[in-house]
Amino acid sequence: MKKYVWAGLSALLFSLPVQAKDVTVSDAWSRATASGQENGMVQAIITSKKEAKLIGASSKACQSVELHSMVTEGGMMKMRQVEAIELPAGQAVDLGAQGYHLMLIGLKKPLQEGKKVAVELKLRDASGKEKKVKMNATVRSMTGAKPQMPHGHMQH
Ligand SMILES: [Cu+2]
Repeated sequence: MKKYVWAGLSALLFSLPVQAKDVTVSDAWSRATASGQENGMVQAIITSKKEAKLIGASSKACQSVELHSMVTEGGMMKMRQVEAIELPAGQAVDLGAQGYHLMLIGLKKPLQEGKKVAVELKLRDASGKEKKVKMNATVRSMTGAKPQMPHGHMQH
């Protein structure tokens, strides 16, 4: 009798980790940067089948990647680093629409239109299991759509 209980429990435990296919990323894009511009941004739509949080990211294209939100304070737009972005189960989370973006800090070279930037997302599910998800963001032209203000010019 006990044996069956354990078999059931271990099956449950092994089913808990978030599988790569449980997370889909669509419409990942970045914006081309001018030479000398240190930071870039990336947008994406992330859907996790299970409740999870986006807790970080990394990319070989830059020194570090931060999760940022845009807030208006006293009439000024400011970017603020956030620790995590909630990904409710089965919901497509459009980072940009929610006021978020991934900030590529310390670009090794300018992002060129038409190229792709590989970014690895770090997610944590409700049970605390961490998972990495790779995505490729297409670099779009500098102009067009909404202008993204670079760091350093935000508080003028
Ligand atoms: Cu930012």
